[in-house]
Amino acid sequence: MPNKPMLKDLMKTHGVSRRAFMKYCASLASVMALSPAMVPRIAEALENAPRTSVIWLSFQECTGCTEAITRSHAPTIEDMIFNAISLDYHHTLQAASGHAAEEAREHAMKEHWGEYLVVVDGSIPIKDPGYSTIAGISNLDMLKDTAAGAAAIVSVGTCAAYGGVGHADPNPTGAVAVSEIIKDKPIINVPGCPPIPVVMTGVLAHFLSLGIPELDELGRPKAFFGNAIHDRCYRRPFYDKGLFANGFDDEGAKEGWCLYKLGCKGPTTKAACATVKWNNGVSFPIEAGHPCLGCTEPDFWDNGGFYKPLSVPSGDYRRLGLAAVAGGAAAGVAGGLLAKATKAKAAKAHETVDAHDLEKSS
Ligand code: FSX
Repeated sequence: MPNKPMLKDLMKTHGVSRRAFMKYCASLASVMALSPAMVPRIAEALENAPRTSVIWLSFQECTGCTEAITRSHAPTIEDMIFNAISLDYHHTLQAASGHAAEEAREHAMKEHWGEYLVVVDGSIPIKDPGYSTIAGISNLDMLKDTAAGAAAIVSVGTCAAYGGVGHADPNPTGAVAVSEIIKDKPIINVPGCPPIPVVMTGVLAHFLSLGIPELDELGRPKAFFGNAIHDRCYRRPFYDKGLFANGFDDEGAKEGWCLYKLGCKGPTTKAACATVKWNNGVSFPIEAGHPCLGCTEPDFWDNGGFYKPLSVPSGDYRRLGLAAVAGGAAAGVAGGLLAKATKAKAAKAHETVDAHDLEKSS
C-alpha cells in the first residue's frame, strides 16, 4: 500500500519522539507477556505498518465490553487510536449516527477491503434476526456483510465469543457466537464478561504487530488464557491446606481463606484476572472477597449457580460415596497436590481439566 502513510510517518506528523514510541512498544510487549527482546521486532512491525482500519460491531450485549476497554490503562484505547488503529466505526463511541454512521462503515470496508479488522461484541440472534438491528440492518446481516472483507475478527466478550448472557438458558433470541456464523475468517476469542481491558488492547496490539497470537482450543490467546485462575490465585495456599471460608462473614472470610466452598470457579476458569488484575492492577473479584464466576468460559451462566461450589456432590458424586472429598476441603494438602498433578498432566496433553477431574484427584 505505497500510497498510505506508514505509522512512522504519522508519528513524525504528530511529533511522537522515538523514545516515547519505544516506551509504548515496551508496554505492549509487557502486556502481551512477551520478552523484552521482542520490543525491537514490535517496533519495526508497527513502524512499517499502515494504521489498520478497525470496524467495531456491537450486537446483543450490555455495553460492558466497551465500557471496560475505555478504561484500559496500558496501552489505552486512546493510545491505540492515536498510534496504531483507525477506529472507523463504533456506534457507541462515534459521534455520527444512523445513515452517516453506516456510510462510514461502508466507506472503511471499500477503502480497506481484505485488510481491515472487525471487532465484535455481543451475540447474534438467529431465532428472528429482527430481534436486534442497527439502522434497520439485522445483526446477522451486518456481521456477514462486514466480515466478508475482513482480514480477521476479534470476538470480545463472552457474548461474541460463546453466546454469553443472550445464549443463557432458555436463550429466547436464539443467540449464537460469531464463530457459529462466520466460518471462513480467522477468529480470536477474547472472552470475559467483560474482558480485562488491557487484555483486549493487548490482543489488538499483538495482532497489529506480530499477527494472530497462539490460541487455545477455545480460540483464546494462550498468553492471557493459558492458566486457570486457581493456579495463580494468592489464596491458593489456603486451598492446598484445606482452609476455606464457609460464609461471606465468617472467620475464614475475614482471614482471607479460599473461596472454593462459596462457589469460586477459579479451578476451571482460564483468565488473567489473578495476574493482570483490574483497574490498573489494583484488585480482582477474589481479592475483593467474591468468588470467581467463571465468566471467560462458555455457558458460565448455566453452570449450576454462581454460589454453588464446583465440587458440591451431584447425583453421580453422591452415589460414588465421594462426598467427603469435596475438592480438597477434607483432603487438604494431599488433595491439593493431587489436583495440581492432574492439571499439570492435562496441561502437558493440552486437555481441559474440569470440576470432575479435580474431584477425582482430591
Ligand atoms: Fe456480553 Fe459485552 Fe458481558 Fe456485557 O459487549 S460479555 S453482557 S460485559 O457487554 O458482550
